[in-house]
Amino acid sequence: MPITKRIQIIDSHTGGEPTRVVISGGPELGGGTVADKLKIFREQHDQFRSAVVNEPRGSDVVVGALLVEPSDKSCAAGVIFFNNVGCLAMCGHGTIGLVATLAHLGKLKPGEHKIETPVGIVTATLHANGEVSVANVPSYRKAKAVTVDIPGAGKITGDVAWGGNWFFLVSEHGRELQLANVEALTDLTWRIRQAVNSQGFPEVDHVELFGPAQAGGDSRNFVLCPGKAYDRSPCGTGTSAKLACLAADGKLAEGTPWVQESILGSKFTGTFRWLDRARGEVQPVITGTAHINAEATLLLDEGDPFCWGIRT
Ligand code: PYC
Repeated sequence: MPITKRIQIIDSHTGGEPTRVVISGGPELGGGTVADKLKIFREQHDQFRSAVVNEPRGSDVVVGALLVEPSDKSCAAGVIFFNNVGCLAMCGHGTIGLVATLAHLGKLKPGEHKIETPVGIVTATLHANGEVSVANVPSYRKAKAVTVDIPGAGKITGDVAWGGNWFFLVSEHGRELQLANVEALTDLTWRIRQAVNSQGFPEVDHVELFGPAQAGGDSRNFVLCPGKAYDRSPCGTGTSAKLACLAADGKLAEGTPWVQESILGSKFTGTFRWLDRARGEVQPVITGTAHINAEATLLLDEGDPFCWGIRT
């Protein structure tokens, strides 16, 4: 059968979490804002999403980043993030991966670059040593100390917060955050998400457990993503939500670094500045490093029964 479509990609990982940037071959999404383009992408091109990130070309862990034309001409790029089950509003590790990819292509030099996402413009700084800092969208805690009842696990209390995606953040859970426990942690956080969703917070699609640091940071986390994969990185939007909660509780001062470890021990450094104390709104800045690991062309052949990916 003839190859009907070619999609050029660059793969990277940020703290172990993969990002697959689509640099050409993406669908036509019109001339609106990136939020408008996301709507068209969601409604009309879901099979493209699945073809790029799902098996047999990808896996549940891969986060896709479709490069699009920004509507705000002060931006260096526009981006739509997506995963194995749908689209993400924002993605911190993915933005770091995107900036490293554009630098790899010679399209960005060290300095500040604005990037238009569906939920606002973020400012990424590419440092001379290859690190990337992302000044994220305004982040805040929506609800403190929400208790949910988890069948078989009892009552669990956490905060609901926005950091570019919606999170339920839990510090008291009695589990050790070790790679060896990933299956049990996935099962617990999946059940927490279902309980939080059915008990008044249907928007929450990520669950974050915190525990003591094990690699010299301030804290370790385990983050369950919407498609049931766990984040190999400390999660940029999740760390933003954490900073909003720390700020609201007066546990971290403006400008003080917070080093968040992932379940793998990879690290992001976060700081925040107050945007609106009365509303508890902060601007987090997340710093990390991405490594490029593949340049490839995906081939789509409509005669292939799994041309559009295996959807679960
Ligand atoms: O880094 O924000 C992030 C993220 C979201 C989902 C996976 N990574």
